[in-house]
Amino acid sequence: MSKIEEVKAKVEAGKAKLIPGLVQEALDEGNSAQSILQAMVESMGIVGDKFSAGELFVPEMLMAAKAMSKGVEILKPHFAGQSTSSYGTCVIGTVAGDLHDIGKNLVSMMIESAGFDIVNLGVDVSPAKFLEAVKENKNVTLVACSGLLTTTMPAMKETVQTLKSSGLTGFKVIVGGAPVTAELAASIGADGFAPDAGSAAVKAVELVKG
Ligand code: B12
Repeated sequence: MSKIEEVKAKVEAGKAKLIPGLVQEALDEGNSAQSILQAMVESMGIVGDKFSAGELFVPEMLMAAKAMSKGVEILKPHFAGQSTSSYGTCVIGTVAGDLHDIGKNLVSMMIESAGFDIVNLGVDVSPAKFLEAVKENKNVTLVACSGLLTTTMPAMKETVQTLKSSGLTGFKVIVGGAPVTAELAASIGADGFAPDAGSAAVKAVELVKG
């Protein structure tokens, strides 16, 4: 089994303690940070499918998520600081009722490396809290909302509408997460959408540059 395959299997099995060492070994073997990240994302896909099939349950999903987060910590320096531009501040969070944060944190990491300062509000963020963060932080040029549950899409819509009807200007809103499509993003009034963390960073710069 290659090191990458081992990382993939151990994330799926939720072996959080083993992951930092294995990810480091995979890097030392010459694998790119991008390919290791991709393997871990695939593990989460498998975990999701097994959850849907009733083959595993919430605790196992949580352990896999913890394992992946440990791996991302090791990879983070390999994605950081590629840009010298400054595009202002991005406020990011997972919408109300939703506790999924791995994708949001990856998007945050990539947007930061594209040249934004980040204010990460965490998970289960109410529309009012997003709005407060736009008011309280300097030079907010982008608000990024993540949502992984179909049941929290109404909260995403409410967040976008709260921001857009606030009278505040100077920032764009980007949305994403597994159930979000370009059509849904447009229909709830968001300025942009991206399907993954890499394209989120590209889209973020595009939106802010205007
Ligand atoms: C790990 C996980 C959990 C963990 C989350 C831990 C954590 N710290 O995040 C825990 C155990 C807490 C959990 C709980 C639940 N979960 Co869950 N979970 C998952 C799982 C397996 C992986 C999610 C993940 O991290 N994926 C990897 C990341 C990298 O991908 P991503 O999040 O999609 O992010 C990428 C893109 O979407 C995009 N993106 C994400 N955010 C943003 C934001 C912006 C602005 C942009 C541009 C792009 C973008 O870029 C990211 C990186 O490339 C998914 C299955 C799956 N296939 O996604 C189910 C899944 C999302 N969960 C599901 C469910 C049902 C639940 C529960 C309701 C289960 C329950 N009965 O309690 C609860 C809900 C809790 C809550 N209120 O939020 C369902 C959702 C079904 C649906 N359609 O609504 C899924 C799809 C599993 C399934 N197949 O049924 N879950």
